[in-house]
Amino acid sequence: MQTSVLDLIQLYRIDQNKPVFKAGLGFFLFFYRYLGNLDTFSINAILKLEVLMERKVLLVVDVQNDFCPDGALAVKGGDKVVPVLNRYIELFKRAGLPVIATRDWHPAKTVHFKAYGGTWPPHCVQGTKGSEFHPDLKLPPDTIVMSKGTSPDEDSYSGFDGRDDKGRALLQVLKEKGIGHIYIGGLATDYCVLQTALDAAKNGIGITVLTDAVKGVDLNIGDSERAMKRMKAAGALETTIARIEGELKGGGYGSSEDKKRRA
Ligand code: VGL
Ligand code: ZN
Repeated sequence: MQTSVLDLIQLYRIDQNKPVFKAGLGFFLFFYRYLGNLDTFSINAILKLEVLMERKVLLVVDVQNDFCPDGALAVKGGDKVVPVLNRYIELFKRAGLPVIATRDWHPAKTVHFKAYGGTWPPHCVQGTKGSEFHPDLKLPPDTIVMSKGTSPDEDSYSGFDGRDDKGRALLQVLKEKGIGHIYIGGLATDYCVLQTALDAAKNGIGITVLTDAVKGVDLNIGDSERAMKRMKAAGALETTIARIEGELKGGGYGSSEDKKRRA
């Protein structure tokens, strides 16, 4: 049974752009998964295949100066995500997959800020230095930028509340591009990353959290950890750049290199 699953993966690699093949495979996998008597390895292989079948996007959340050290709402070690995200950006570019970046984009007066009844010191005010993306973040020129938190009388954290420069909402952009799975990283784990991931799950979009490329505010101790648990409970998978680069370099899932990595 294991070999047949692995054969399928090889087949899929060859044929991955054919929609009919994809539909057929999806149908087959459904029955295989629910009717078959599967061991953990096979189930993992199938889950992996299901992820493989979706078109993916890299979603870079709020990597802005104000969330980095010296910023108005600095996340401890926030800038540490930048070099890791740059490697993910490279991978996605090479795979011909899109990159979307969200930005917190507040008016000067908003109920989001303490002075107007909210939680936070002023940050990411539209057009200020603090609202700019971190200068070392290497976003591709065709990155789709979604601005959120633009309303003066609403507290919003999710990227799904944002709009791009053409006025499109995130869900609309994902639909237009046929994307079914997001790889999400950035700031902050316990606010915008969390809310964006939960909204993705609500909308039936798969999620992989880039655990080496997120950082949290932790206003209360343990917030980031709880956020990770909530995302996982909503169905999110996790990965790291080392794991992806390892899989790309050392043969695919189930290869001898892969088995060594898992052992
Ligand atoms: C965020 C706090 C306030 C975020 C935005 O991007 O996670 N956190 N505004
Ligand atoms: Zn904000």
